[in-house]
Amino acid sequence: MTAEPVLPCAQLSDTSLAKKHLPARRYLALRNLRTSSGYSLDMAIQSGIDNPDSNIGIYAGDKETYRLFEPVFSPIINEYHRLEPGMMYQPTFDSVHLPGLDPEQRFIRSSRVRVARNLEGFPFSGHMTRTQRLAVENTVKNALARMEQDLAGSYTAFADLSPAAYNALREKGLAFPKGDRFQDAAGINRDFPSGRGIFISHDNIVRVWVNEEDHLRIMAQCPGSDIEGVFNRLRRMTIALSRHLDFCVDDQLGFLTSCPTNIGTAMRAGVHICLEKLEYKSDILNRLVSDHHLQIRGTGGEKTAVQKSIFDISNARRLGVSANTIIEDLHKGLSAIIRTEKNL
Ligand code: CIR
Repeated sequence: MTAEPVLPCAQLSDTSLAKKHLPARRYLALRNLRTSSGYSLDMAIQSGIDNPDSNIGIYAGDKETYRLFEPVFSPIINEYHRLEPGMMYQPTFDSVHLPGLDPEQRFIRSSRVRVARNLEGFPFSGHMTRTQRLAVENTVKNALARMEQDLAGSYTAFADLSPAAYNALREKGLAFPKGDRFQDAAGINRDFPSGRGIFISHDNIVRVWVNEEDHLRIMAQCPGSDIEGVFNRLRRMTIALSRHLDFCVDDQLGFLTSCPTNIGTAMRAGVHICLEKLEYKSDILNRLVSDHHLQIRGTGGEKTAVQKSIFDISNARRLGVSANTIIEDLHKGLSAIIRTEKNL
C-alpha cells in the first residue's frame, strides 16, 4: 500500500492564518481553480509553506484572487482585520486638522503615512512577467511626471543605476531593497531590480515606491510629529495620481493589495517614537497601544527589533474603518502614550 501524499495545505506554517482556514476539504475544492491571469491556490500559499514562521501565509496574485478564492481569503481577512458582521470598506478620506503633538519634539522622531495601490488590468507583484512589470513602471512614471507644485518630483529607475549608485540611495533610506524571504517565496522579488524605482518630490516629503510589494506605495514622511501635514499631503498625492491611474478597488474590501493584511484603506500611518520609560513597562504600553487600535513594530519595520528605545507605532486596522478614523485613533493614542511616558 502506498502512503497518502501530503497535501500542500497540510505543509503550511502552523502559525499561519492560512493553515487555520484552509482545511483539506476546502483546499481540494479550490485547488484546480485559476484566475484569468493563471493564479492558483498553490501559488498563493507557497510563501506560507516555505516560511514556517508565517503569520498569514497567503498572497493574492491579482484582483480576481480575492473573489475566486473567497472561501479561504474571507475568514483570514475577517480574523486579521477583526471584522464584525456587516463591517466593510469605509471610503472617507478627507483632509484633517489635528492639534499639535509633542510640541517640544521630545519623543516623536519622524512621522509617516503610506497607502498601497495596484493598477487595474495587471497581475500583482508576485505574479507579473518582466514585461508587465515594465509596463506598470512606465504607466506610473507617466502619471508621476504630471504631478505639479509640491507634488512634483523626479523618478529614478533602479535598473538605470550602477550598483554603487543604488547602494548610495539605499544608505540614504531612499531605494528599497529586495523583499524579505516571505515576499521572495511569493515571487515578489522576481527579476529585481527590473521595473522597480522611486519617485521623490522636490521637497523630499512625498515618495512613491514603484513595483515593491504592490504596484505603488505612496507615502509622505517628515522628521518630527506633523502627522496632520503628512496625512494631508499623502491624501492630495493619492487623489492627484488617481486622476491618471485606475486603481483596483472593491466595494466591500476596498483597495486590493498583494498581502491581505493591507486591503481596505491600505493605509499605514505611524511614527518613530522614543519611549525610554515605557520600554520597561511593556504591559502599560501594550494596553495603550491596543486600546487605540495601534500596533508596535521594531525600529527597522516589520519583524525587526526595537533599538535605542525607538518604537515604530502605527495603526493596526486598515479595513472597516476610514482613513480619517485611522489618523484620529493614531493621534489620540500617541497623545495618551506621550502623557503616560511623561508621568512615569
Ligand atoms: C506572513 O505571513 O507572516 C508574511 N507573509 C508577512 C505578512 C505581513 N503582514 C503582517 O503580518 N502584518
